[in-house]
Amino acid sequence: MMTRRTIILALVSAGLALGAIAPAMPASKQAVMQTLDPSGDGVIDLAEARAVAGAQFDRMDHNKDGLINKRELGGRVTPQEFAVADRNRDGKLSKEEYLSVVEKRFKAADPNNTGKVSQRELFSRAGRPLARLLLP
Ligand SMILES: [Ca+2]
Ligand SMILES: [Ca+2]
Ligand SMILES: [Ca+2]
Repeated sequence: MMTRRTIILALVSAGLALGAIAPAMPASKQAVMQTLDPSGDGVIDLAEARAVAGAQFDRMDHNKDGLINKRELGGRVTPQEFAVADRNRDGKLSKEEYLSVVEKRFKAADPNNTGKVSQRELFSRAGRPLARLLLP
């Protein structure tokens, strides 16, 4: 029978194991953080997220008309998000409309409301939708 103490020990060693795995994280995640976090403080603030997503927007906007359509978006945004973000209902997203999606996903990725998304938060379940908008 597992005693309370055994359970706690098991939890602690599981925690230690997780800690030990963390540095072996794929290099791409670290590279991502370096790109996303030019200030190097280990967290992404909204301004950094907007800057990266804005540059991403420019790359997606193949015909350079300042708008991206669903085809140019290539499934990065869900149809529901698209409908909400497309405030003027022209079937395209302007950069500001697109960044409203980024902002919503940023807030979802920051459940502790620090205004910053840590690496752990970014690659959590809640943070992955944001990561998808920021990754190349
Ligand atoms: Ca376009
Ligand atoms: Ca629009
Ligand atoms: Ca946070």
